[in-house]
Amino acid sequence: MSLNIVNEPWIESPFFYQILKSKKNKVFKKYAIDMHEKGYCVIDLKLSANTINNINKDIAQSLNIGDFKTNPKIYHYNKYPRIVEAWKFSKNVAQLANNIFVKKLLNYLYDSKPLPFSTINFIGGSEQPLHSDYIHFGSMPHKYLVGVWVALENTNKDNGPLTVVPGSHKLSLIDYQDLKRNKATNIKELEKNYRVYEKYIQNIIKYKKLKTKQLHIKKGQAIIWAANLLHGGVRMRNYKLTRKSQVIHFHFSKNKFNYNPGFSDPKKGLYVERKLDIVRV
Ligand SMILES: O=C(O)CCC(=O)C(=O)O
Ligand SMILES: [Fe+2]
Repeated sequence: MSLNIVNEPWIESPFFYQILKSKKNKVFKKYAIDMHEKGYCVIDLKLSANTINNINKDIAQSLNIGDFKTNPKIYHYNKYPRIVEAWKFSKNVAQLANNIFVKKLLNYLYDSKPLPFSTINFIGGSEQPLHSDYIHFGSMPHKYLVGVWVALENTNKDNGPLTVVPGSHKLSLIDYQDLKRNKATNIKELEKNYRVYEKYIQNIIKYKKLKTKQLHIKKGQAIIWAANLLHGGVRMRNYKLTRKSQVIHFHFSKNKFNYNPGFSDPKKGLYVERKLDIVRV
């Protein structure tokens, strides 16, 4: 009998170590253990200087001509833009979102084909408060979502590195209705709900005395975080610095559907489905 009869990623399963024994790939084992225990892992993508420079050039150029799309204002915490879907004008961004090593590893970790569907490019730190991406991107079955955050220059304590709450992926999944909020029908209502959510996360961290950990990863390294891992951007201590990076979110081919929790009410069975705009090269 298969141990993982529940429809959940095996890296999140209570039978994790038993299932791990049956996995043939030994190279990826350490990443699976990190994902299970801590909810994230750090990998080295061995990107060439050229690959990185080309992405940084494409982003700089789009900023120069002012031709780019961003996340809604409610998710901006400083003057730096969060440039979304740059893969539509930059082949280099698209290629990084389809990195072979990342896709192989995600396939192993989720037993399903990974589908890159959202990219954000940053030139400065986001300073975004701690959150789980599952409040932004829901899947059915649950938790088939990861973020892959790639450093396109070294990060350090001063340029707003990424911070995580190790182990927080094991906290229960929450939606806006758990926070007694009505389903938002427009961005203004969503903003109110999201601010309540951010406060709730702050409180839970305080109450449970959870520890944050800054990850000072180097250019060409990446962080993979599990669906419900709390993460955010550290305050920039020096606004003269930049923090070039690219994040790619993935859902998986086994998902029956994906949804936008911002405008959904799962408890009433009301889902706003997200049709994936998969990153093509
Ligand atoms: O880059 C950051 O500081 C945070 C980005 C993030 O949380 C995300 O894209 O999901
Ligand atoms: Fe995030």
